[in-house]
Amino acid sequence: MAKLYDFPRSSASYRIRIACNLKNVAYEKVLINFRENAQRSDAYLKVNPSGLLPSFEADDGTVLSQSMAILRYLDATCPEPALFPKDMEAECAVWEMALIIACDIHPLNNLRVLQYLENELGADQDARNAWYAEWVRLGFAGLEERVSARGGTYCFGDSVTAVDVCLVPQMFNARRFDVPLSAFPKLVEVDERLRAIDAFAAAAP
Ligand SMILES: N[C@@H](CCC(=O)N[C@@H](CS)C(=O)NCC(=O)O)C(=O)O
Repeated sequence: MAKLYDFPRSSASYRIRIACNLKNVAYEKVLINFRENAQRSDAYLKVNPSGLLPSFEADDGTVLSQSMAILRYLDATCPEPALFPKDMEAECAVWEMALIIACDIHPLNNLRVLQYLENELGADQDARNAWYAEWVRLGFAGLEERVSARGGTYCFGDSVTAVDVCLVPQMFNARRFDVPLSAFPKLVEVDERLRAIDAFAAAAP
């Protein structure tokens, strides 16, 4: 059976939990406990030398890290429901929107960055939270515009795509860090709709 190296609060892993649920991909969870720094253990570094979650081991032994690469792999190996549209322009638009979260927001706010701010640069909790909120605010502002332009029932049109799979975990994190969301009504509306879908609800931390 496939394996997902996972921790409930890892939002990049949350993306893969959602995708596997949507596609009915069965997998075994291997818990990598952030509280014990298990992502930096020798055993896990053999799976992913970058020391980050998630990693996914497919039935055939293929091992991948980087959640967006895993999403693309799952879409190729279990095509239904498709998370990336077949039409090239539409597919690129989905990548563009999903990468606002995966490249412009999430990496600036992951655990090791927040720990560096606190432990090496002496940022207190208020400074750390202000940092967190700033990158969410800027990323979500651009995404809100795009969802307003191209969204329908979901972030891009009327089918669930990779953008939605990235949005829900990022919204969860934003709420966890008390980031104000009133400037992003479209994202709030779509997130609420998505969280009502079983595959999303069952993947929540
Ligand atoms: N770009 C990577 C990001 C991976 C990442 O930052 N994972 C976080 C959890 S969401 C992590 O493992 N953090 C552990 C740490 O920072 O020590 C992806 O999409 O998979």
